Amino acid sequence: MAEEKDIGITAKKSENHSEWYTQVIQKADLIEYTSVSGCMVFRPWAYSIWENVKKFFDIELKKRGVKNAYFPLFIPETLLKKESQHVEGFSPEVAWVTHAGNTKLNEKLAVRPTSETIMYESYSKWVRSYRDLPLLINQWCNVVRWEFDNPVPFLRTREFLWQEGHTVHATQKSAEDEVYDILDLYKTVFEELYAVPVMKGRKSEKEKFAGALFTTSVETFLPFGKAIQGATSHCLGQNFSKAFDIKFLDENEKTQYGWQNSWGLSTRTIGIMIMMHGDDKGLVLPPNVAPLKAVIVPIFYKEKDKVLAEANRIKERLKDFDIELDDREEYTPGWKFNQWEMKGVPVRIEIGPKDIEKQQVVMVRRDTGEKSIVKYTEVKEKLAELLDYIQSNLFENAKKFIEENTVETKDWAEFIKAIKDKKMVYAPWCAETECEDWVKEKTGGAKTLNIPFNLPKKIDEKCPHCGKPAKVWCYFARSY
Ligand code: 87F
Repeated sequence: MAEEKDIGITAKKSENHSEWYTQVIQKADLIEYTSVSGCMVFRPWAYSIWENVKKFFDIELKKRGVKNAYFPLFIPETLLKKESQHVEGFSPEVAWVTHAGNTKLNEKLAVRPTSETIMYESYSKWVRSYRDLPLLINQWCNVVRWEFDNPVPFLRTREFLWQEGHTVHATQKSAEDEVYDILDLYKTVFEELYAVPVMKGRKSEKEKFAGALFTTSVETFLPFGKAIQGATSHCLGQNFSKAFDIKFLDENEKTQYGWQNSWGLSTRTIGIMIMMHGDDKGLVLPPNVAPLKAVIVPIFYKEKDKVLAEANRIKERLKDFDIELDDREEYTPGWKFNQWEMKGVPVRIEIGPKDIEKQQVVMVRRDTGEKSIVKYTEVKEKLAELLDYIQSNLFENAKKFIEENTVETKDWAEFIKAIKDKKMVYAPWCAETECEDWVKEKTGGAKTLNIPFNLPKKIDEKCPHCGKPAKVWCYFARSY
């Protein structure tokens, strides 16, 4: 058996965050590296977080009338390049299948990096009349983007899992309403499941998806001084419907092009959650995504049978929750405490001979370490209450962190200093790409994140970088 010191997390989150992250994802049994760089195993502990998110999101989509489907993994070259504008910047990342055995294929096939083209080829056959609209389809799948930057598990990998929604509407209004509705849903996933506060907004012209009319996103700011895009919802307008001939006869028998959207949320969200909430002991899981809500650790140096019997009774009382009783005999209770802390289980329930005498257990919160003594008769209510507290405490802490690390300024010197100090900046901006490029260069990489929707009607400020009248307020930061 390895020694305890080798098993725990040895790097400090605040000192060496990349080493800390690498240790957490492996020691908490989330990720296994493989011989293919950038392609990693999602172990059951990670996959089951994704399943929880999927379950929630899938139910929400079905409420909205969105249906799941599955389109092929391989996209012929001519099809992928049909709406060339959208792949242009991405083409170095496309992985290709060129051979079957030793036989060269007539046309090479892209491994899907995103499914617009393959889906819209079918859509053009399915959309005929306004009665076929809206066409609301989602798929859960893997995608491949052969990145050359350093892979970061969950955040930047060559293969990842996501959902991609692709819809066609009869009117621009119907399409736009959906873009914002899905963005709200993404915000809910982040805030209510992952306990990660996000900012909703619109991407700049430079940062939007090239194939879109406009792109909206949710963004957050992580403890290592970098922002990250959480998910995107695009209004594609008629760009793709014109390229793929997705037309319908409206109520007046007039031919019109469809109004399209696409939106996606990926397993990157898991990495964001890990970085936001993890601590020096390892992973800290928000109860709403945790595979296990609590683990019962029996303390049976003596009276083993009796302790186990009582522990099982407690487990039975808590059968409505995802609970595990860790009755392994080859590990000490102390070892188990450390391991479950590393894996981020929200609550630990201890029960030993002394507790049994008093008909009580000890509940320990993963987020604060706080202990409560709980009577047998109250375990159900108390656990539910603790899980609620943990969920909201994680959210509040993250919110506080983001607020404390956001600098609102109209002043360029302050702007530069804030970026240098690894903060996020909220500033007025002229909204011009040239200025955005300039900011990136002068600050050593700060990019625009997004532009909030509910800005004041009239903006009197000047752009701190170029002095022109500001058109918007925008978030800026270095980002992943
Ligand atoms: C990489 C290679 C080829 C991103 C790519 O955001 C094409 C692309 O089109 C590409 N990387 N994109 C943009 C994806 C847009 C959009 N697709 C549906 C989403 C959400 C889900």
